[in-house]
Amino acid sequence: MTKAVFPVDFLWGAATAAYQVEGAWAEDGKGESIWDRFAHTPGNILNGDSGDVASDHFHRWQEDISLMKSIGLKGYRLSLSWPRILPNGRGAVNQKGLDFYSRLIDSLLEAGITPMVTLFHWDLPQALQDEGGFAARSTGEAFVEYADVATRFLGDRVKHWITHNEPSVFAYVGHSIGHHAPGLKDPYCALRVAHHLLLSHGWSVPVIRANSPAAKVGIAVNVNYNQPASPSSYDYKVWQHRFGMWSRWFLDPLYGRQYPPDLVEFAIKTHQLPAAGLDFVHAGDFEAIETPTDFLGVNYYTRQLSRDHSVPAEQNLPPTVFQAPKNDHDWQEMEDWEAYPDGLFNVLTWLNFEYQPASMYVTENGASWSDGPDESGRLKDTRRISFLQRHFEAAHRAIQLGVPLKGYLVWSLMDNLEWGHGFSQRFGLIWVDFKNGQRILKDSALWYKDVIAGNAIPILPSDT
Ligand code: IFM
Repeated sequence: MTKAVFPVDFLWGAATAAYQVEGAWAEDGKGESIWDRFAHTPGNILNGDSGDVASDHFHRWQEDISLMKSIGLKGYRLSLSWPRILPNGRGAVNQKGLDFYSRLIDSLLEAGITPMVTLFHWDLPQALQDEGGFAARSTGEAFVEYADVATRFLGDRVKHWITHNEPSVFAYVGHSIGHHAPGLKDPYCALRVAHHLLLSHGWSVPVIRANSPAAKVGIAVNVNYNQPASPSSYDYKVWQHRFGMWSRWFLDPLYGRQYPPDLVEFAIKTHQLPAAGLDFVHAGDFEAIETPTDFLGVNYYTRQLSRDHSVPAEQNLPPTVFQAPKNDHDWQEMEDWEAYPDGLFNVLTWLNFEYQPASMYVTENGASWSDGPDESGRLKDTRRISFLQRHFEAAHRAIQLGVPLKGYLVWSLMDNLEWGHGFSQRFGLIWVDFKNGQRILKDSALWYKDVIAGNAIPILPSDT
C-alpha cells in the first residue's frame, strides 16, 4: 500500500483544555472562573451540564497519561487553569495548583510525551471579570503576571508555550454573541476584548522567553475555511467581512500590519464603535502585538459559506459553491459543521503564503460524533477515522508545498465538556462515561496509534 510519510520528528498528539476536562472546580484552593459562574447560571449550558467534574482528569491524570502512552502520543496539548494558579487572577499564588501541573508535566516527560501548554483557554478568573474582564486593559496586565508565575515555575520543563487559544472565539462568542462566558452581547466590548487579548499576548512573549529560554512560543488561532456562496458582490462582501473579522482582524496585527483598514471602517459602521474608531488602541500597542513568535497554532474544523441573506434571492446570483449532501460521514454532529479536508489544505497554504509564520502546528482538528461502545465494549467510530485520515492527507499535501507544519494535535484526547453544548458533543479519541469516569479507547485511537508508529498514513484509492 502507498503511504504518505510525514517529516521526521513530526509532533503527533492530542489536545484538551482545563475547564473541559479537569473538573475539581473548587478543589485545592482553585478560584472561581467565568466558566464556573456561567455554567452555574441556569439556562446557559445544555441540560444544565457543567465542568464541575467534567472528565475528572484532575483525579485521573495518571490513568490518562497511561492511555496517552498506549496510543503512542508524542505530544499533549493541555491548558492551565488560571484561577487554579492565581485564584484571584493576580497576587496570591496557589502553590497546590502549580504543583498539580508540575506533577502532570513531569509525568508526561517521563512517559516521553512533549507537553505543549496553553496559558489561556477561556477560563478567566471571575475576580478579574468583576473588574471588567478582558474589556479592561488591566486584565491584560494581570495575564502577564500570570504568564510570569506559570512560566517561571514550569518553564524549565515546558518547551512549547501558547499564550491564547482562539482569541476570536473568546472575544466574539463570549462578548458579542453571548453563547460563551461571560455571556455578553456587546460588539464594541468584544473588540476591546480582542485588542487586550492580542496586547497581552505580545506583552507576555518576552516574559515567557526570559523564564523559559529554550522554549518555542506561539498563539493558537481558529481559522475555518470560508468561501462566498456565489461570485456576486453581495456574497463577496459578506465573506470579506465575516472571514476578515474572524481571521484577518487577529492575524494582521500579529504579523505587523495593524488592523485592516477595510475592516476598521466596517466595524465602525456595524459594531457600534465610536466614530473616532479604535479608542482602545494606545501608542506602542501594535509594536507589542507584532512581537515575533516561533510558531502559529491553527485550529481548523470546517468550511463555511458566506451568503448575503439581506438581499432577495432574485437580486443575488444563485449559489455556485455547494456543500456535501447531509450524509453522516461529511457532516459532524455539531450543527452545520461540514467535514471538509480541502479547507485545511487551503487554510494552511493561505496562512503560509500570507503571513509566513516561522513554523506552524495544527493545534486542534477533530470531529464530534457520539458513537458509544457496543455490547462487547468496543467503540467503532469509523467516521472519525475517515475524518482524520482525510485531514492528515490534506496536511501532508500542504507540507509537500512547503508549509512548515511541525505537528498535529487532534481535538480531543478524550470526550469532554463541549462548552454550551455540555456533554452532548463527543470529540474524543477516548470515550468517557460521564457517570463514572470510565475510559475506553475508541477505534480511532487504535488507528491513530498505527499512524504515529509508522509516521505515515496510507494513501487511499480515492486520494490518488
Ligand atoms: O472544544 C473546542 C475547543 O475548546 C476550542 N476549539 C474548538 C473545540 C470544538 O468546538
